[in-house]
Amino acid sequence: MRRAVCPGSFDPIHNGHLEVIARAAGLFDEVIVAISTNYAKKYMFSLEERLDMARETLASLKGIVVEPVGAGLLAEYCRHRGVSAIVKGLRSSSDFDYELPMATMNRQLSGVETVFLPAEASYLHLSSTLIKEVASLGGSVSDYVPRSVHRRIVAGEPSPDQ
Ligand code: COD
Repeated sequence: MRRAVCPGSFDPIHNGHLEVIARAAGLFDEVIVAISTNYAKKYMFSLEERLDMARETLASLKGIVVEPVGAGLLAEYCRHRGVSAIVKGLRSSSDFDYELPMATMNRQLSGVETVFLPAEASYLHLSSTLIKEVASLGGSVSDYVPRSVHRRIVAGEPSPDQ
């Protein structure tokens, strides 16, 4: 079985993530969506919420498993879970510059390859950070996230004049 991992914070998961995960599912027998927790990072959503949102929105796709991944090395996790490829979406040359050293390091550490999928043109500008900023300032992000994620963002945000 060819198993890949799509790692990320997914805080929250958005349409750009979903599009890359769906394409990865077409290339591999199983895709693990591995949701990371970095204790130095401040998240909008708890790990449980991020897992729930990913599971809700990916439920209809076959061959996808959503699970948490600890703060340790991704290369070690890949070895432990029998993962042969890390799939990453690339939005820009700066994504590439950031990702390339990690891809090389992960291959040297555990032999795992990184497969880069170019982001869909209409989602090139999307990041969880930008979505949270727009939502916190009262802008609509409904075109960029699944409905269940949108509901949680709206429920969690104070109104912009507070
Ligand atoms: N379109 C397509 N793909 C996108 C888009 C978009 N609009 N936005 C994001 N993506 C992809 C990117 O490939 C990104 O990597 C992935 O989705 C997840 O995005 P985020 O923002 O949720 O994830 P990050 O950047 O917070 O996650 C970083 C990781 C957890 C993947 C990374 O830090 C990591 O690999 N950590 C493991 C620790 C480790 O092993 N460190 C040593 C590395 S050598």
